[in-house]
Amino acid sequence: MASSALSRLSNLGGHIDPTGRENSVGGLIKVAPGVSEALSLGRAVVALESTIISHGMPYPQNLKTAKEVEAIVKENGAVPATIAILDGIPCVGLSAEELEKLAILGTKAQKTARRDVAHVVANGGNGATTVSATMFLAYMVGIPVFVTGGIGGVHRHGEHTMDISSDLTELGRTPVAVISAGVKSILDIPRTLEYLETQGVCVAGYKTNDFPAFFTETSGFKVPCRVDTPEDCARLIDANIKLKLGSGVLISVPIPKEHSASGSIIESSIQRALKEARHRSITGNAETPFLLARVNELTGGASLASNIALVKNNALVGAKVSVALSQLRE
Ligand code: PSU
Ligand code: MN
Repeated sequence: MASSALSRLSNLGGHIDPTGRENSVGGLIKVAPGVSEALSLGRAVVALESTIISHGMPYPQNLKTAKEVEAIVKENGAVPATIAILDGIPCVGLSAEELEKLAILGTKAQKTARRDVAHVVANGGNGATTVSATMFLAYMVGIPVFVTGGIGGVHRHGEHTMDISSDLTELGRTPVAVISAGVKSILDIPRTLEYLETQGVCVAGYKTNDFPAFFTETSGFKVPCRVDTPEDCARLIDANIKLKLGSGVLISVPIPKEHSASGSIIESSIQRALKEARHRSITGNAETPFLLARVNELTGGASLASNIALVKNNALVGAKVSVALSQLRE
């Protein structure tokens, strides 16, 4: 079934992607017509991940948020391309029906990081792509800008468990710019920053010198570089591509002030959820979804509201960055 699904795929049409390569994925990845057209014309496109829809938020808020995020991207002049694997086919840009299917599937969709991509495709499965898998697929079709909420990182006690999100190694090996609100304090933030340095990832703060901690504007740790406008971001991304560094750029955008007030309440819930995860021996790729859901329960939904607000803000910034980049590369 999976192989016939693959053979039914339409061809991409071999456009030159913004990284200057001839697109070589012909037939393996389904690119939505609007996305394909924008890419071939050099117009702004913003990639969006799907684990945040399936595992990051409950239904129906997940569907509502996904639609609103796509609308924000459009209103700001870019084409949204939500990425997921449906019936074994990697899809870049989802129709309204496809988005709804994924939102309803929720955690029945497989959380798909880079290591899982081939398996989900080979089995004709439904995969919600994490930051690592989404970056990979975005790069394959030539999308240089990708928006998410928060990325994975080095887990607390990661020096013993070696639980380090593949998002970090993907940032080290794939030249895509990821716009996020930093990383959650469910993770070990200083070690995450160290690991990003080891991987050669350019970490920039958007209008800040501090690395944000998702629900709060600052983690207490500094970023190595600062950008203040979408044009600054575009120049940084353009230089990273032209130099063929091969690694990604992480642009960290602090949560808007009006939504960061509840940060300390959320922080105490994070501490409790972390203890529970340890007590119940929840580890590996189940840990992040457990912590996200539990923190949301413990905060009575406050963390979900903040999460939605910051994702939308990231989409706004990402769309502007993508437009600035396409103008720069005209
Ligand atoms: N952090 C969040 N929200 C999320 C995720 C992380 O605040 O939805 C998701 C992203 O898809 C990210 C993935 O790529 O979890 C990381 O999972 P892991 O820690 O298992 O690598
Ligand atoms: Mn992990």
